[in-house]
Amino acid sequence: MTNDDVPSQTSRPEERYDAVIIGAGVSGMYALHHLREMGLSVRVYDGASDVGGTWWYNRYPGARVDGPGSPYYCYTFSDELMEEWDWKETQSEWSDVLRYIEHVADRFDLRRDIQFETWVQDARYDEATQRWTVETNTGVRASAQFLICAVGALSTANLPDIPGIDDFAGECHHTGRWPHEPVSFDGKRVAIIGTGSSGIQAMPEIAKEAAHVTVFQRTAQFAFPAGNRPLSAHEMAEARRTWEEIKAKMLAHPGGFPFDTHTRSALEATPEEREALYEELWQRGGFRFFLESYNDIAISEEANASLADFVRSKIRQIVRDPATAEKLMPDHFVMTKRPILENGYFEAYNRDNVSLVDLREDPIERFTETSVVTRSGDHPIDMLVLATGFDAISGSMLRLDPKGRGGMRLSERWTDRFHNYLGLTISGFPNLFMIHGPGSPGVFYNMPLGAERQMGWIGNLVRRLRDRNLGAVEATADGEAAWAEEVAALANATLFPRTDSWWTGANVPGKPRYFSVYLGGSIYYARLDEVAAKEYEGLVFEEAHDASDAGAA
Ligand code: N01
Repeated sequence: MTNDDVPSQTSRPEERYDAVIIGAGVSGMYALHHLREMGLSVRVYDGASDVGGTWWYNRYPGARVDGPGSPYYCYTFSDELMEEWDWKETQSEWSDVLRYIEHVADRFDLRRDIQFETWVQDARYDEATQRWTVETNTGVRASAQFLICAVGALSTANLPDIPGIDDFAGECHHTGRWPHEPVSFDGKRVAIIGTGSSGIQAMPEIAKEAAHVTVFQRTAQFAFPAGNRPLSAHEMAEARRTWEEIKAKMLAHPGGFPFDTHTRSALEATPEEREALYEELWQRGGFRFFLESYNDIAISEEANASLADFVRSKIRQIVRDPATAEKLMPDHFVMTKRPILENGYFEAYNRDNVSLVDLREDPIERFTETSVVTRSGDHPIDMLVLATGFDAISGSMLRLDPKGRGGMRLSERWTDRFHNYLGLTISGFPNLFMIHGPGSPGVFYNMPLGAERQMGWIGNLVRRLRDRNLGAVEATADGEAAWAEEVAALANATLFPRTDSWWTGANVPGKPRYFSVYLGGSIYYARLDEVAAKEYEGLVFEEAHDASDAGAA
């Protein structure tokens, strides 16, 4: 739901809480549970009509977990949840993930503190009271000492600015804003723009029903077999039996998953050994390719080329039409755009009703009411699917655009880069915390587990403020500068910053282009502990201006 969808209502008297959380997705739900367990009064606002965040919105055909999946993509804070919930597949469909999230909301009675269909339109810090005030489109005005922004790393849709796109009179859906009513493709000519994870998941499903699908590709992608399969009762029982060991492994693993880390260099293996390992991983499918092949694929150009060549040869084998196969050849460093897991994407190009337009040689010039016009001519369509991704990582914070000290807007601070400390705090914005924000491992880590770990750290900091009757905590400019260097040093040791991707912000025109994710994985959490142990180095605390106000709503 966007700002524009819900009419404004008359303001009511101010409500007071210890903490306000924006977002009722996986992170916001855990933040609510955690702070409530600490004894705080908490209110959550979300524009959607139920819990789930990104899983509530992204319900396009084919949407499913596309990372190392079930039963590890889940909360770990409650052993009962693990006992109670049966995952059906290794990479669950969106609807299964949503059912799990709804179960968590029921199990912990979360909805009683969440206000749905409520969009936060304004969030401002008051230096005198050391509190945040939020105002919503439904007329709520609420204040709290702490503002937790669980606004989602992938939730602000990136809509392409193509001449005439608004003139198109047929159905048009963005994958990240998919309708809740069934969408029929039957007999329709469908255009799909975008070949990231969403487009690559959706295309084969849409092609099963549509009269014709035309894919408009700006960048050819490396995609790997998803290897999705049913999870047996025995596997679930085994996961439950060994849950403590699994959790310990997840906490130790760089990506937050219970896998072994790779220790070999691709360059130390012979070409035959590499080929054999790549083939084995290709046949097994799944994210293990990135986690269990070689440790230098994202670091060494030569190691990278060995895997890239392997995938290109697979695409040539699968796609029967050589001209189409050539258009599908990616030419960036493999893994430096978010790796994609596919379920029949390349095979789908062997269907008679699927065709591919390479926008590099045949760019879109405009839309008409009934067609996409590329340089080579007119493509009549009935439906447009925009799989064009998100203004990721920083976009949702900027959409909120909170106002910190002196009324400074975040959009004024984040002009050249997304200044932050620890990926959690921003200088000039006291008592505001981000979950999965820029500068954190966010999208490079098991996200439910990452939310729990970040929130645990934030909770300890909140406890410190309340125990010591402090009014505010805020990042120092020096802390931010040092953190920016640490984030950059980790990124610059890899090939990631050299590719245009949503990780580098290159997918959104005008966005600062730099790699804003903390690449240290589990090192990050060790760093958070270290900062806490050093009396919260890099943060400054402020006495409560009004002792009766601090720590109590
Ligand atoms: O978005 P994307 P996504 N004209 O940014 C193209 C997660 N995810 O929604 O590469 C033409 O990856 C753009 O082209 P280019 C996952 O982390 C998770 O697919 O920028 N094309 C690209 O091909 C994923 O990485 C799951 O040149 C335009 C595509 O649109 C992230 O979400 C499922 C264009 C966008 O790809 C984002 O994936 C799906 C334009 N003007 C996604 N603008 C699950 O786990 C953009 N493109 C379930």
